Amino acid sequence: MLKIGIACYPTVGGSGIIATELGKLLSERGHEIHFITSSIPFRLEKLHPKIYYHQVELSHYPVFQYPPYDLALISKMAEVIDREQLDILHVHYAIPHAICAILAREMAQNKVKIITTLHGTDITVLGIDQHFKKMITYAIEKSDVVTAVSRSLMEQTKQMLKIDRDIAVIHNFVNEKEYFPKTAPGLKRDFNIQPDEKILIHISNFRKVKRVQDIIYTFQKVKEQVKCKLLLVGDGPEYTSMVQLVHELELQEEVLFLGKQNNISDLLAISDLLLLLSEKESFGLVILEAMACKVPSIGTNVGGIPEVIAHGQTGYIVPAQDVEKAAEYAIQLLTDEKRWRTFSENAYLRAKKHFHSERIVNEYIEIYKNG
Ligand code: GMT
Repeated sequence: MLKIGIACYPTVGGSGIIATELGKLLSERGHEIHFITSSIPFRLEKLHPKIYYHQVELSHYPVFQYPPYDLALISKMAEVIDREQLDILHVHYAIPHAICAILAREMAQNKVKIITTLHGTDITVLGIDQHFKKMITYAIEKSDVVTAVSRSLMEQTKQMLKIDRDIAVIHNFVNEKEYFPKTAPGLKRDFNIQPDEKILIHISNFRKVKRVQDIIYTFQKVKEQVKCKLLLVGDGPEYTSMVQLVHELELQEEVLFLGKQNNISDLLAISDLLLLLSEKESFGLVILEAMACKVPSIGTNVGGIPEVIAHGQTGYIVPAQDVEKAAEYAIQLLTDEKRWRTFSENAYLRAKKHFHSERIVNEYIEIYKNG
């Protein structure tokens, strides 16, 4: 049995989801898990006897202009490493978690192994920033093991940060108890969607890199030939301008903004096609969530997306910003029932074969023990 500390962003987001689900699955295998985060990770809804939560508390001492979160995290990490005698501290996202873990290891008495998992924007966005570049490189070099969620992210990290050391690729996974092909009777009707209307869905945090406008433009073309609706799920910086765009294009009857939602698998149960047309994407966890629910996807030819979608089998890959092509493929798939069924089945089988949680958790355990 290993004692494993996990640090991650606890709010909605792919890296937090992976960290939390990994902790849950490791605990089911008998390992003791210690989350070190600012609030309870949002997927840790139930009581788990072998999971402990250590809250990073902010100090509001009057001379601090801003409460120093990173320092509080370092001291909490060092405290938990020693008190709980951790074997492993697995941190998700380089800034600030990896760098904090390195400093906590220096402070602690107990010998602990630091595993850093890179998730994407910590490298592809922050890695470009000169302020952070040196710090991220340092954290990667000083970690005992570094993993990346796709081959593309591993290669990009090495190239951008000029790093020679090994970075293991461990793909993402989904919790199959939550994401599986299910029915959601009545849900389509609740959204006022006709039984014969197809549903396209996009789920993201509405950051610029997600290019939600391309989703809307693609939908505008698709709906000329297919009776359909678009569900936009999530919230973020681009939300307001996307609402505006939908109004300008007079699509407000057909595009439904659902905001942040917890029951993504229910929404996938009524969806026919997932769109993720990002300009940067290290993996695209929502594609895998869709696949596990038998929903085919169209994604862009960026980052790790082509490692997830098998072009022409589980969905299609299009060049970034090519809404014509995305619409053409969407129409092809949504108007050919036989092809859609094959893609839907293929998506499910691919998720099971390549990204099954059991396989991915084994890969992490192997790294904890022998990496
Ligand atoms: O996509 C985001 O903006 C959120 C971000 C995060 O850190 O939660 O997602 C990143 O990590 C996910 C889990 O590994 C990946 O599935 C996403 O592709 C990745 N996002 C980007 O690279 C933009």
